[in-house]
Amino acid sequence: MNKCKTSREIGGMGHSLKRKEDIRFIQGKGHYVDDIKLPGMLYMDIVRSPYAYAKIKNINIEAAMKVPGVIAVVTGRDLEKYNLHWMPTLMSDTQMVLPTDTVMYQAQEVAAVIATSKYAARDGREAVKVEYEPMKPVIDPYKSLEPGAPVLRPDKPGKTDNHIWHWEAGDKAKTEEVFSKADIVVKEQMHIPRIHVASIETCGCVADYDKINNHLTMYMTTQAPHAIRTVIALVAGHVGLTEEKIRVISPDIGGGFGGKVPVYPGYVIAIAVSFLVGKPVKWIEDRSENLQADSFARDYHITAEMAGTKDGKILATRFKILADHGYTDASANPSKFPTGMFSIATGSYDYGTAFMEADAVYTNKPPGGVAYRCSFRVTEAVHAIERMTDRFAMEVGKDPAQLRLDNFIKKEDFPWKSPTGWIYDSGDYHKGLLKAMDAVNYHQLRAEQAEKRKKGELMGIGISTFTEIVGAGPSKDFDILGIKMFDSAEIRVHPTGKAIARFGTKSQGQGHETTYAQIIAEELGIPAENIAVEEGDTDTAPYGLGTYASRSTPTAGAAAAMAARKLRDKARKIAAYLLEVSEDDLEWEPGKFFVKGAPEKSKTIQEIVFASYTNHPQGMEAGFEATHYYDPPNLTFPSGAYICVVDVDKETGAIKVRRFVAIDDCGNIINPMIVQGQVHGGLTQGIAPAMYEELIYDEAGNILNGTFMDYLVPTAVESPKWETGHTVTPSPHHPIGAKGVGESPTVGAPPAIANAIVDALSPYGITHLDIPITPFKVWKALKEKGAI
Ligand code: MCN
Ligand code: CUM
Repeated sequence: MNKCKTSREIGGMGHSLKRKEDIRFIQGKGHYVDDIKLPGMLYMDIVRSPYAYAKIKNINIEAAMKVPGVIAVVTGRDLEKYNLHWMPTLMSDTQMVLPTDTVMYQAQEVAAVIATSKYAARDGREAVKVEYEPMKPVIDPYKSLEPGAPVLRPDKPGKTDNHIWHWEAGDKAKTEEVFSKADIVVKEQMHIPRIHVASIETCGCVADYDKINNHLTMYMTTQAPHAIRTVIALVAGHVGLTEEKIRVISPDIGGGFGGKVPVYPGYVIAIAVSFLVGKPVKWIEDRSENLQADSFARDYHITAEMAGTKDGKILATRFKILADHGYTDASANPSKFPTGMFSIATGSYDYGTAFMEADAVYTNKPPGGVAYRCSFRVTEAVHAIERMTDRFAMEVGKDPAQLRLDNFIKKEDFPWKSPTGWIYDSGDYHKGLLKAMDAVNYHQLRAEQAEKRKKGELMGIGISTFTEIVGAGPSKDFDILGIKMFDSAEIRVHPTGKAIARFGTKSQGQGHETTYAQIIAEELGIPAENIAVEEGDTDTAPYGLGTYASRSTPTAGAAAAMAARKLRDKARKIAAYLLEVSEDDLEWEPGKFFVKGAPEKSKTIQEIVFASYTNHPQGMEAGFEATHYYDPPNLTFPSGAYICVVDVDKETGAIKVRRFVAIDDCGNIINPMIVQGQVHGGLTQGIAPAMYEELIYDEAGNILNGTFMDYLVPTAVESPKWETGHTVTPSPHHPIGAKGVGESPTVGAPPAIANAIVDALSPYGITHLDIPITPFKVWKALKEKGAI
């Protein structure tokens, strides 16, 4: 008799398997773009603009060309000859690859130097002399909309102002009516500033064009290899580079966090140069270039209002956004959603009325919007609603935890339709918050706070009970540049019962090689250790839209389960044939089919797979492989209850995060250890914008903190001890009941921290502070209120 293994033994779902990929990472054997060295490879470096807005009068390359090793300097005029000086953004705006006459932000690419070594390329870069005629830039997005502001994009036919688009959701008239009749209306003006991810690995590529075979291999740091291949084909098809001639390979990635979704000019220039000279070209940006010029995140100015009753029932919310997109809208949102999933901003609360609108503007800053562990702008949405919920609680004089418990959507009310049209799949918000309150000992903390306040000491408790929306997305509403946002899995099982599984997503550190194998192990009974997982090569992986917006588990994870189930169905047929019984007489347990009532008569999955190659039923297709393209019926709605406790020093404004409890609900968990790791990392990227990170520009458009000397990325020193836990509310429509989790902590943490700090300062009449909340801001606010 074949003894069956347990789910734990085969590394199925719900077990903290150690990450398979870490064996190479911890030995320094990861293989990143910069590790790629090809024969004859050239190196590229980029000349960047010192001005935020200037006319290019002249580019003198003479001295640069004399630098030993420099073989070419490429300018916008050179690319213009091939119509490659502009490219589309993922939001269907247009972006310069290299400028022909005007630079639009400080650190913009101006020219590219190609040389035989990276040092020669850097020396060449220093020798390029660009003559500029500086102009007065538009930095403030409100000023950008004023009449008389210079029109930044005259390249756009008929454009007479800097307004990009207007968006709205919800019911304006009904919202106005509820607001006009409400007992209480609270209002705050908030800015969620521009920030930038700081992955350990910066962006880069090796473009390798093979003239003989008219074939491009593009090694690059991208979270979405297939989408990039399609974009390259669309842009370069006219010079003969059609999609089958392009192979995009995304090797190991040292952190993406959304910053590796966009198409940066450097990639395109490298391709163009490789195409023209027929040699591989490597471009790797340095740390400052990454921080100053790659896609930023956030930069939303929000006028936020909440209406409610005097006993604390939320009735309606109204949010008005001004979105600063820099000189082009290069955010990476699904086409129909220019503000991403911001319309989830009604939050976890049961009320039926909301209106939100956004206007986007051009300014002389780097392009982008979205990226930074953001779930397509859910960070901004959650910040707005969670700050306003606390603001409202403060106004009605109710405990913010109690106010939340009184307003939550109840677990029996799911699926729940939000005022902006989302169907929340499942949730149990009461359970999550009660668990967090219990973990932190909430009532005792409030008592302690009351004692401290009597002594004039500042202690604050902040809550954030957020609802996320991830898994973009159902094809009826979700596409990027027209490509529907399904995702895929292909499982191929070899005769000896070992498998390779390939995906359209791309891990940047999330542990997909482990967790996808666990899903397949659970469904198919093949041990996870015998399942190799491969992503990031467009020649081998099935088409998929990539990894961002915590979509891999909701889409490709589902595809893995569905493909495995197709194989299990086939296995059942083969087992019936081998055991000479009807399929209906068979029962499954992880790893084998056995005859009902006669468990000694069984076939393991390995025996079945072997038979599919050696002794398959006549008429049945041989082999053992399956592919599934999963088009999700809905998004998944993870949630969390976070509580932060801070002590604030009155004299200096110094803030100490004393405790931080995070209870997450991502449905059924594939790997608890990986989820915990995601939450730890995500929380650290939550404290970052809450207390430290912000890209600051002066009036001339100079970035004032473009290096790590001035842009403070939190390390272990700044991070508190994260206390994590979870509740499990499975997604009813996902094949394994899982929801995404990768961004929840970054989405949920900032308002918990901001709420805690504002709570600490509230005795002095402080109702709001914009993040990042620095000691100086705190000190200044206390000073203004006469507290010190
Ligand atoms: N997981 C699980 N059980 C669940 C949900 C998820 O075990 N119920 C596991 C998954 O199997 C996966 C990980 O948690 O290994 C994250 O899954 P998911 O939430 O589906 O998110 P993605 O895999 O799509 O990752 C994207 C998300 C995003 S958008 C950003 S930004 C971010 C993040 O992941 N960037 C990261 N986490 C990161 N972690 C690292 N180390 N590096 C990045 O660049
Ligand atoms: Cu918006 S950061 Mo993640 O979606 O790659």
